[in-house]
Amino acid sequence: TTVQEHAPNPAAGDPNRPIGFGRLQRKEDPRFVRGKGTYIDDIVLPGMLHGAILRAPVAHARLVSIDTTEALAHPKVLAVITGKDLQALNLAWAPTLSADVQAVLVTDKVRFQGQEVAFVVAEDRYAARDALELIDVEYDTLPPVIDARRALDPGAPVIRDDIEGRTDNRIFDWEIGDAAETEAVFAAADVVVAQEIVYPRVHPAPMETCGAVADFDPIDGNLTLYETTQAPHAHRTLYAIVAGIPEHKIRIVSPDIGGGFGNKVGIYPGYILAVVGSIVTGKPVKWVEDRSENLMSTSFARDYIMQGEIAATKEGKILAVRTNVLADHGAFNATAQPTKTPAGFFSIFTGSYDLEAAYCKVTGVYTNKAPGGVAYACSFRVTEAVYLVERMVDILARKLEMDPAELRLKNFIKPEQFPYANKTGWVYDSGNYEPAMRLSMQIAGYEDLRREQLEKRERGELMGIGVSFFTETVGAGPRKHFDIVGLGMADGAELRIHPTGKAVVRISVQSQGQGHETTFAQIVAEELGIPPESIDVVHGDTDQTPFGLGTYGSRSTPVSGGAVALVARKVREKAKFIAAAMLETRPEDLEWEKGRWFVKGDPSAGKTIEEIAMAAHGTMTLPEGIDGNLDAEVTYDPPNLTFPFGAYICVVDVDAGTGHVKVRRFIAVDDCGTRINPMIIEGQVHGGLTDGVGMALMEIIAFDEDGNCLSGSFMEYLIPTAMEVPDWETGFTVTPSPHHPIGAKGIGESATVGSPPAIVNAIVDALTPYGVTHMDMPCTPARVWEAMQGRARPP
Ligand code: MCN
Ligand code: CUN
Repeated sequence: TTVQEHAPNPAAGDPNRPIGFGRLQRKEDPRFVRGKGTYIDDIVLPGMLHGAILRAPVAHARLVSIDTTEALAHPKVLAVITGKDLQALNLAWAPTLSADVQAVLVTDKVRFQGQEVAFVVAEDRYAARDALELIDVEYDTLPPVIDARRALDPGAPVIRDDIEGRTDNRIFDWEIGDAAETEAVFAAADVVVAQEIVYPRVHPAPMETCGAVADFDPIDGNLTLYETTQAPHAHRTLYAIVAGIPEHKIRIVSPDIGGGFGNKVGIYPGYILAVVGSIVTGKPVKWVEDRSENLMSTSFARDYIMQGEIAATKEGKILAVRTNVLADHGAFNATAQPTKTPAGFFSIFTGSYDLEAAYCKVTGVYTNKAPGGVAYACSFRVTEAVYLVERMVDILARKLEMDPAELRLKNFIKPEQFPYANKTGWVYDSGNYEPAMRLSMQIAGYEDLRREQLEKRERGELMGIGVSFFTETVGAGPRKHFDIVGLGMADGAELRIHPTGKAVVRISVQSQGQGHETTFAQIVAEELGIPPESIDVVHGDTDQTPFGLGTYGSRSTPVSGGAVALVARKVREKAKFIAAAMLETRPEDLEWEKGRWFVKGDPSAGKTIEEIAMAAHGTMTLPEGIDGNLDAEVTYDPPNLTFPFGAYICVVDVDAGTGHVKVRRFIAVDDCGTRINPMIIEGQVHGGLTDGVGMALMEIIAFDEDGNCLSGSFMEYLIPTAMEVPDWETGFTVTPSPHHPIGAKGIGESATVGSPPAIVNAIVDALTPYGVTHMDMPCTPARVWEAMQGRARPP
């Protein structure tokens, strides 16, 4: 992979051996590369039993009866739990993260194929699976609602008849922006273009599927739950509320996680069933799903049908964007997102442009499909928003016969306009878009590429160049604006400096591969001058870490990273008072340089943080009000979100005979403010770009008209490998966040958000000679070929 860096990083020290920010090798990797990570399936407790879930074979059916006699007679089976059993415990339904309820096990009606029907607990995994086949279930099938466009038809089957008074499949209608103002701008505009844009249902498909090991101790009433979760603290509070187990008796441990990508935010029935299984049998119970269960029943992503409209002057000044969205949420509204934003952060569909007006309406509907929607590095549906606006801008460029890069450059929010209040209520904290766009064009050799394309077109070869520019909103968030089921979105951090100057920092967020054990140590190192290898990062265990909302929406660096910088500064301030006492001077006479306090004007009279730590724990008389340690804790409630951005250019070659698309080059220039670890950032970007190739070219969770999931294995749900992706070419600019303690913005989802429109824009660009102006993902060879024949097919 070629890496080109085109801007200095003002925050970096020695890039090869950094004390603070820089290209430090990952502290977690020695255990991962030796196969010594501890994933959920590596956890084995004495006497542990194994659970398996019986899943519904149909999408919509009334449950007539369940006979578990034969399964219970299996010599290795200890328990078979059905919806009826859960009803008796008042656990048949659990609240979702979106103020809905979801069936833990079916009691009345099956609502999607793969839904949880019964839970078997046996001595081993094989016996548990065998016993599933001994359960006899009778279903009375019902007509399903599969096409979201048909969900609100009069007479459509009502999926959620469990909710009192419900007569249709509408979940919510939500709007933002000024409809009248937007209409006025559209009415007066020279040019208006409209396009239906579908972002199909996809799945995060982490390498490790979801699982849990529940260990309930009936004597002291303690529940220890090992779980594949991105948000251990939020889960603990929810379990306390749902199951009535006192919160201090619950310990959630999130071990090493083999990829989350938003798939591991919610609480799945399997987790709850493992707990019930452990309570019922008095033994620890492990439940780990297989690949099909993961693809068919856990949180999917996207599934937005967007009617996009864009208005502009004939000179190419973009005036307004408007959209009407139909959002397929599946059978239960279980999207993991802040309570007050039913469409996540979709309202950032105004993009990186200075608009006069914007308006959107989103209608959420139930269908007979698995629940979810907010996952797969989406930054709370910024993916859908960016895809919409970046496709619309390209369609406009075609209409105006303008170069798509030029059109974007003409319409960017200008650096002096930041902080910029957009038309849907966001205040972009900072941005400097033109240099990023120009840098990506320079790396790409944009003019040369356009020349090459012209030459090739004359020879009948199909080459396309796609541009996208995105702004994300990540780091939820100010607690007064954002909560998840009532829990404000802030994060705690605790820092302890041992007498010998070694440190441990405890954080509330949870890494699933992002390298937090390295980067959070680097933040402390940068603030205190202790080398990162002397700092341990503890995460993923509610008994060991302060409360906080967890990792998703690329919020770890914006929120928890801020907390860690501030807790280190608190320790630094405390160290100043102790140093002053040691040096027999006043604190205000001291000056800080990385790692030590010294007397102003006399650099030789100073004390290192290690010396101060030892003194703090020693016999010295400490200053008034200072206690005998060098520890601190904070909770950080950020004043705003952070707004990373990027400029992406994709080059594709399309085979005119087969419709096969080859992504030949991909240039990604990202700006995530201050860069803590450039190597980790590049890893995040490479992964996200690969996601983008997957979604643009091959990934889709599809259903037939009966609601059978057609994408239940990696034979049908294709994910890209090293063979399908090019050598990524990355660059960066640095526009620090003005409000974040170290100026950092999130990066974990940027490339997944920004790359699909660049790839699709490139494919549509390649197909210009065929008159194609839009096609929906995934751009498989068959679909590209059909588009070339003038027959675009809906997904
Ligand atoms: N970082 C940095 N400098 C910055 C910003 C970030 O060095 N200016 C580093 C961070 O310190 C962290 C990593 O980059 O080590 C990602 O940071 P951040 O952007 O804060 O994102 P999170 O840590 O909150 O990770 C969540 C994000 C999400 S929401 C999804 S989805 C996704 C993603 O991360 N899931 C992932 N990347 C993933 N990468 C892996 N390997 N596995 C997943 O499941
Ligand atoms: Cu939207 S996927 Mo990440 O926020 O865990």
